[in-house]
Amino acid sequence: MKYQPLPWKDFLAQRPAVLDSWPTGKDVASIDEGLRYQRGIPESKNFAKAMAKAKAAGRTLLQPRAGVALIDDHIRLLRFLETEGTADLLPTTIDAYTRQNRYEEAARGIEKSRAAGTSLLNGFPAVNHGRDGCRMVTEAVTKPVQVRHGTPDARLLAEISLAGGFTSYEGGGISYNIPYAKKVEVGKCLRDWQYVDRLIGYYEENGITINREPFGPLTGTLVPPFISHAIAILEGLLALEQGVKSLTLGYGQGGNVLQDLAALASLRELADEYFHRAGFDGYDLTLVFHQWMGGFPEDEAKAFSVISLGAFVASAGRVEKTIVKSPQEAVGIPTKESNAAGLKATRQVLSMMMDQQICTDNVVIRRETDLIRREVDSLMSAVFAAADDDLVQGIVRAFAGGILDVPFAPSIYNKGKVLPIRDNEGYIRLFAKGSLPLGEDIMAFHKERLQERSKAEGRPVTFQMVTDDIYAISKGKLIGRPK
Ligand code: 8ZB
Repeated sequence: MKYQPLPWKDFLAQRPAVLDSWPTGKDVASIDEGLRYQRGIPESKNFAKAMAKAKAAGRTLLQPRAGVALIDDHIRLLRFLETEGTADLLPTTIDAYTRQNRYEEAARGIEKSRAAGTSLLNGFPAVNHGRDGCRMVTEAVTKPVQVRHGTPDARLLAEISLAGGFTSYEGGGISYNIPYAKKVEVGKCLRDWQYVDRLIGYYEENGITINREPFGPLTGTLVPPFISHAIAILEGLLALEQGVKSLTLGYGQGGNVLQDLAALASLRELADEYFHRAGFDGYDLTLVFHQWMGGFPEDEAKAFSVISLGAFVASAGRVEKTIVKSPQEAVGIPTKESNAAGLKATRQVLSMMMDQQICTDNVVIRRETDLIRREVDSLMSAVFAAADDDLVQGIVRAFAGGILDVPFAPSIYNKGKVLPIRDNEGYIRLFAKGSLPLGEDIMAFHKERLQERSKAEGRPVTFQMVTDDIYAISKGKLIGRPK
């Protein structure tokens, strides 16, 4: 595999069209002005530094999701989450129009929100508010702030938000396409994200470290750890290739505690191995654990339990950061009070666990880490073999051939032939592997585990079981057993 950053002249050749795509683009024409502004941000508000400190101290930081249409309201919301909610890190969740580069509609959403006196967008339209609007937000709080979104073409958003004082940027060319978009070509999206990573690489070369976080959980629906791990590692390689140094890889809670702990341990190990083998070093790798991303119980007391179990795993798994859900998850975007309540519930568990060491070195976790390792290696070697030295090409071909396949994703470029299912202990296994290049020994293990469940439930393994599993947690159970 040959790794080489996007040539700077190619980056600059694209840049005028990116900045011209909305009027606020002209405010960030000088990258050096953005760099100067970033140099003035106190170290305590740099996301990469906060993650590195958490790693050194063995601490887990708390971060919510949050974003509303208007600058003042958004500032009030973030301040509430850092004071009342005790958030260590802050988000700015971007609205759905901006994620699809539909800035005209975002502009109308801003106007209507002003008229209505309440947010009529499902996030903060950072491109429309522009560089100075972003600076008002990042200057108004005391904690580092990250852009969280779901944007396949996130080039202009990156330009504006980085010049606007954000110090971390979520997403990636696979994780912000396949689970989010229907018709965005894999290669186009990967190239647009090379631009984003190259911009951050340029900031890095000039002394400003911006944290990068691929979106680990993908569709959040029964994704087997090896699939999200392979994609996280690939996006990590693509970011490192462009000069990114602060990298946070993510994993979404699956629900079986031992599988989740094995997934976290193996993600850290495998990522480091693949990065070193590719010739990268001098980067700072940290992990983020997402509390359950699937359907939540409507009952808030039950939702708090899902949140608290996630908090326990984050702590036992020793991740540097956890993304917190609210007890209103089943309803939609939480009120600020509910958002803070999720943070406080998580804080209570993290504090009680802080000085405890949970032994994760046992036979079952070793069995699972070993399995994940073999599965990830199978996918990665097939992607590399398809790459002809060009990783972007390898990933395009991998999706076309089903070597990479994300369960329940809307993209037409994703085969969608993989069916995950829980085994009799709630581990996420494979019912159908589609075209994933997994060996017979691996598939035999999956099959054996599913047979066990089939026997226990007295019913065959069918698609009905998959559906039952998808809704189980929202109905109060981990495994979708028959009534
Ligand atoms: C893929 C992420 C989905 C999660 C939350 C959803 C869900 C989306 C906002 C938000 C607070 C927002 N989410 N937009 N939470 N404020 N503007 O992201 O509820 O949990």
